[in-house]
Order: sequence, then structure tokens, then C-alpha cells
Amino acid sequence: MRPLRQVLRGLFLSSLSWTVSAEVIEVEISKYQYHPQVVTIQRGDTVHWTNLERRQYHSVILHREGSTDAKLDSGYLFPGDRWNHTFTEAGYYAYLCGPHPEMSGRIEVEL
Ligand SMILES: [Cu+2]
Repeated sequence: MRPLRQVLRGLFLSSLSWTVSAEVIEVEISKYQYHPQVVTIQRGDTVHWTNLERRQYHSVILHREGSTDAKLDSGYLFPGDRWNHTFTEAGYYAYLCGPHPEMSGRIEVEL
């Protein structure tokens, strides 16, 4: 068994590297699509969605595959609106647009 001090140090270092490496990833919404449609990120990263349409509103309804957590819903994003979410758990997240369920995207969060 590893000494407690070593374990704590490991935890500290991993949380530190999280903070240092956390990134913001942009996803644009235009022409009824999310760009890019699939994004691979690291745990702790934040994804920003921005609606670049001229007139059409969209939304982001997100859930982690296999989880029973409530879905996250951005609400309507009108032209120029932004919404973000920070992913703290690894896994595959599928999302779609409330008004246009044929619009879909995916976030893959690596450990
Ligand atoms: Cu939409």
C-alpha cells in the first residue's frame, strides 16, 4: 500500500495539471449543423457553443451515454447566443437540438 502522503501528492498533482491544461473548445452552430460535430476533449475542458445563424434559434440537449443523470438543456440559443459546459467526468456525451432533433453532435471526454 502506498503511503498516504504519496497518494495525496498524486491527487494534488493531477488536480494541478487539470487546472493548467484546461481548454476551451468552440463549437459553432450554423446551417442547422454543429461544427465540428464530434469533439474529443480532456476532463476539465469547457465547450462553448455559439449560434451563428442569422435568424434561426437552436439548442443543445446533452447527456452522458449510459448515465441516468438528468439531461442538460441550454434552452433556446438565439443568433449570437452562447452556452457552455465544463466536462468533469470522462465518457461519451451525445447531444441534439431540441427544435431540430435531426441535428446532433458528440463530445468524447478522455480521462
Ligand atoms: Cu436546431
